[in-house]
Amino acid sequence: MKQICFILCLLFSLCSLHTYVFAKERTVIVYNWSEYIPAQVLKQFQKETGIRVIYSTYESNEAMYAKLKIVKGVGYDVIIPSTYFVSLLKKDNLLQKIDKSKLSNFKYLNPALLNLPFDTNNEYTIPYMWGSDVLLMNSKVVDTSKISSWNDLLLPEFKRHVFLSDDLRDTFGIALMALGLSPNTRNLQEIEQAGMWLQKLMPSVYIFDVTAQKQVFITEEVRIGTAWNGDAFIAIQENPSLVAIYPKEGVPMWVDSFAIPIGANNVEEAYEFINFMLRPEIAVQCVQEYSYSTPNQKALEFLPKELAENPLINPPLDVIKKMKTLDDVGSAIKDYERIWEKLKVEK
Ligand code: N2P
Repeated sequence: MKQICFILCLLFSLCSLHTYVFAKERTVIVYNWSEYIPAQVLKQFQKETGIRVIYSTYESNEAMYAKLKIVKGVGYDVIIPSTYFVSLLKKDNLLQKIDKSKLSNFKYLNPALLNLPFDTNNEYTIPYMWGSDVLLMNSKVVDTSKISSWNDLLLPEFKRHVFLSDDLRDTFGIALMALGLSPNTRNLQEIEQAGMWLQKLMPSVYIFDVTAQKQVFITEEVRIGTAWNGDAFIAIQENPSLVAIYPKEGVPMWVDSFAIPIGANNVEEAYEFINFMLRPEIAVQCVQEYSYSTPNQKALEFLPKELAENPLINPPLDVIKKMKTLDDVGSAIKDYERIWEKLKVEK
């Protein structure tokens, strides 16, 4: 009897040891734009769910897309592509369909930011944040009352004082809109015209970058330039001489959305993560930290008044009407890229 008891005990301990050693730790692998989800939010998710977040970042859609293609959509559970890149990822079969019944917080999203042309019915993506390009300038050295257009970047007094975003579609979008053209044109002549506009601007450009966006305005290394709305908002908080405007020709806008790559290994965890991010109080934290616009309608109700009423975070309707989403331009992207590379080499 003693012996049987001993064997049973041994078996029992071995079993629990097995569960202990081999119980798989739940993880979710998130690949996101840099400075886009507060560390505090990731920590809270981890604490509440026990799911470990493995987090890495990118600086451009192009970098994320190249990586996803190389790994064939395996190795990441959640990514956050912008508008037109959703179309590309879909075309390349790199995304999986989203089962919205697993996202109880989907109901908080603003219908105006759902069912957009890059993903009608939100079959593959769930909006996270949206925003646009703005013109940012320093009122100490720029007569802001005279500035109303993207074309003002070409004024001779800004020679060697301009910041230009190194984001191909944003910056081409700005050039095309400055010329009164569509930022989604596939017409070679129009793309070349925009290339010429940018070439004219090049001698004025002091910094051509994506990562340094807000910093060079805060430290007053540049006088005027392009900025994403969230960066512009933060820069103004840190240096109140800065002023942002929406140029009269309108501005390119984007919607950055959660998507699950085709080869994701932790799909259930990906859903838990996305659903957590859709909670209004979490969306509020994201806006408070990075100052982009939220598609979460409920979150807007909880946002402090000074944020909810700030035109950089919550643009007025007349500005929204003039915004243009950046859409997939098909094979014309090759023309954009060719001209872009040439501009950068000459710079
Ligand atoms: C935040 C990145 C903004 C994303 N650093 C622009 N689509």
